Amino acid sequence: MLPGQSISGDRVLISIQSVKLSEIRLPLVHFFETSFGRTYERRIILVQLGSGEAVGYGECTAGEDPLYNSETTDSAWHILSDFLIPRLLGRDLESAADVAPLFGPVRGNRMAKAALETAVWELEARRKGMPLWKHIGGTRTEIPCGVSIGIQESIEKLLEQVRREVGEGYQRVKIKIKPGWENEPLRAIRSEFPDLHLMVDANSAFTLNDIPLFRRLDKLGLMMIEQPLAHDDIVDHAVLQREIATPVCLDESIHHAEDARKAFEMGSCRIINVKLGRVGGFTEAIRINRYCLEHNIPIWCGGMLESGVGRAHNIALSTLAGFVLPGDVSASKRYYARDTVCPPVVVTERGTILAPETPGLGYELDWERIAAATVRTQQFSTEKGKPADV
Ligand code: OSB
Ligand code: MG
Repeated sequence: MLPGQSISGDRVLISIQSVKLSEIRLPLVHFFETSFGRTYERRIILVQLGSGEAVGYGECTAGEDPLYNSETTDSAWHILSDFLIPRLLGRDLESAADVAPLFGPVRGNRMAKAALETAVWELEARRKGMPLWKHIGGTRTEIPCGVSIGIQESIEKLLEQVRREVGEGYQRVKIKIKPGWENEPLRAIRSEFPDLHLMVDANSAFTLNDIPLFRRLDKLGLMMIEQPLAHDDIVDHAVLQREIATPVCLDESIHHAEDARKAFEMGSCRIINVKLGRVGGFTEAIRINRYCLEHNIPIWCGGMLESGVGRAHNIALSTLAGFVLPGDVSASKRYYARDTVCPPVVVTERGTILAPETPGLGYELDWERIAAATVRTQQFSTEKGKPADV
């Protein structure tokens, strides 16, 4: 038997004996602009778990600044090192599904939780010799892909970018909008691409006073409008959804399956964007998938400008049966000149990504790239840190 693995009855237990956090800095090939700001360089926390011979990798999707949600790279590092890692280290787990309840008493901080939780699922998949996507119950072997296009400096630049992505074969295009960058750029895209599967993401930049604008957008045949109103709202979104024909899709407002249920029951949205970080990891994402399948609600996998590790987790998530719409899971090269995995994530000319066949992530880590990008690391192990007394 491997160290870190023990048999209790016929249950295989996992016990995480070491955790390494690494902060890497990765410049984006082009800045990414949303209604809340511009990002030029990502500060990403990578998680490496050890349990006997087995390893597992995770990525924290918190942003550099608390503008998408309240978490940041630094707040996640703090929550991971002072609260979550001590709870996890040395504890016997029956399966990766035990991690989310273990973190339950810690409020919020779902991106920090997901960085560890997804890494335990990945470790478990490797130990079983299975691709992560099969291990979580995925069924799709090829996932439909869309792109998210940031706010551009001119309509001409936006059109160039849309032409490029359509040429690459992506199945739908989402553009970021903010007050003053909505109707005009969208009409320009529509006149050149009348049949394009097109949608928008406002990242909470509008209010109910903008209903006349949303009525105008209704005429553009958009697939959906993502998170038009406040980041913490599901009440006003229900009012807006009653006023417009275009489906509302919620992102920021949905933190777990219960939020999803309430939002659908209230009519706040017709579609959900699921992000592993925002919901705390695979366990909760799988719960949302199950609820939406039972209620015939379409969902899709969102993105947070992940490097290869997080991108591979998103690919796995997108293979679940409920993820019927193209997600924001796209090729590595759109964001990074050299990704943290090799080969990088690539998209077929059909605008799909093929689910990998090798165990775990299904991508090798590019250690040379990671080492060159690392600015700090911290190691934790069962010898140093005992499990928290909870
Ligand atoms: O709201 O979906 C969002 C990126 C950073 C923060 C929030 C969002 C996004 C994206 C990018 O839209 C999606 C991607 O990773 O390609
Ligand atoms: Mg969004």
